[in-house]
Amino acid sequence: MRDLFGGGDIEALGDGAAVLRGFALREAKDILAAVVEVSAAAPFRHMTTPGGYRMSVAMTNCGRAGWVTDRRGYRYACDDPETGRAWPPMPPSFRDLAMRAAAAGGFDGFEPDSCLINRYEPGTRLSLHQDRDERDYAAPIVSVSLGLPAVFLFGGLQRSDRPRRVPLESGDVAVWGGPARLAFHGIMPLAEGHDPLTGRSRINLTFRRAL
Ligand code: MD3
Ligand code: FE
Repeated sequence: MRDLFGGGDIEALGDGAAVLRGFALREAKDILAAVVEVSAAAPFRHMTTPGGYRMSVAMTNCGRAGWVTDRRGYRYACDDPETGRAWPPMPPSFRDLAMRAAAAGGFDGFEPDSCLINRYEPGTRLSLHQDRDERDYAAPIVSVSLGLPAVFLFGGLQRSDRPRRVPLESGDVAVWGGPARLAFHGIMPLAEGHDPLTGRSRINLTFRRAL
């Protein structure tokens, strides 16, 4: 583990993409407590892809809009299809963290309206994809990794571009925008392990301007 008050180092991954190592370490415990609150109102669930596959990543959302998938397609929705109610509001501390990280990554004025919360367990993976369900690709995406480490696959603008492998640890925050906004990316199957804060899981928060 990195020291609690460390962070500060920025790893550029090429044009428009950067990893802020340890940026969320100090806040990790509070963020996870807020995730427990969110998931009490909007439980984690395994959604179905348009092709009929069950996603191995368990997901929920907070904020005005939440990312959902079912047989009808991928989209953002203001109501949780499981409960029929609005997604829980985005905690002000989440919004604040996302805005500070975006600014540190070179994107001032980021105003996220959506926070997708992904939960991985050992063996869970996310295959290579682009994030293209948002209305405006000018806004960056900010992602916060907590708990078990993962290997992030960072590809190019074509699916066939060979992805780089970027290790992500608890507290790392990544910012993707500009030329990297439509890069293909994914997560390798999570390795077995135990994290003091999350146990046998990895939690990823992805902040977006969706609507
Ligand atoms: C690079 N989540 O929810 S976050 C996703 O760790 C998603 O749960 C992964 O990909 C996770 O869609 C990766 C990092 C990320 C998010 C969006 C990107 C990287 C990105 C968009 C463009 C390029
Ligand atoms: Fe993605």
